[in-house]
Amino acid sequence: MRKLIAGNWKMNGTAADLGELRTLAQQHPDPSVDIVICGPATLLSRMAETGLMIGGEDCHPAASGAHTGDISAPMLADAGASHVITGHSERRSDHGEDDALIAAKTQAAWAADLHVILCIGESEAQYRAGKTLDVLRRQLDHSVPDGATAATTTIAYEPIWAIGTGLTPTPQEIADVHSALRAHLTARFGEDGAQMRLLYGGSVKASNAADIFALDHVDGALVGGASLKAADFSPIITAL
Ligand code: G2H
Repeated sequence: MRKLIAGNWKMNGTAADLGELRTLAQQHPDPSVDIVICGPATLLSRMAETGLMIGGEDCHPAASGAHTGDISAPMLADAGASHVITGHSERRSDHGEDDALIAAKTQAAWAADLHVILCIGESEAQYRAGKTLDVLRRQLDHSVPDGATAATTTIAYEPIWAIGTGLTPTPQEIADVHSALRAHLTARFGEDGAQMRLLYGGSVKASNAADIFALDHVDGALVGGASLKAADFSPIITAL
């Protein structure tokens, strides 16, 4: 499985920012890793015109229906997306999403042939209480549906306390968590669990990317703030 670097633009971006993606596409015409930019639904079809792989940031568990303001997985695919994020901590906290809903969204995304980047992560209080692995294993068990494969699913470990804060766990902490996640996924999904990509996310930037990517069982990154500008994102891609 190729390594994966994914940007997450969150609630950022207008047409004026599409030039950043055109620059990125020119800088990485034949990448040795998968590059995906997950962006706001309003921009997806125009983002896809850059030739980069594009993803949604969320999807509804239903394919269509009376759900004002929501976007379905088939609609994302129709706009040119090949990927979608589910379970991001900002969705879990801002919209009260629980593991069961995230599992349903993930299944809806698979049904639309979207590759899912499924996020898990512990809070600062859980981290300080030494509960990190308990929390992550529970999230994996309840938000990753049966039938997940390495071809359809990527897991992103994003400690909530590291998101947008500039704080990151130590390399040893990331290595220990990713090793535990790998063991847990392999026990449940066999060879697919052994091959499933594990991304790290949370304040990844050019200055820390190489150290993080050197760790065992780190197969790429989910990058928020540093994915908005080609000048910031390009060196992170090169470091992978
Ligand atoms: C974590 C990450 C991207 P940032 O949310 O998903 O954002 O890199 O800004 O911490």
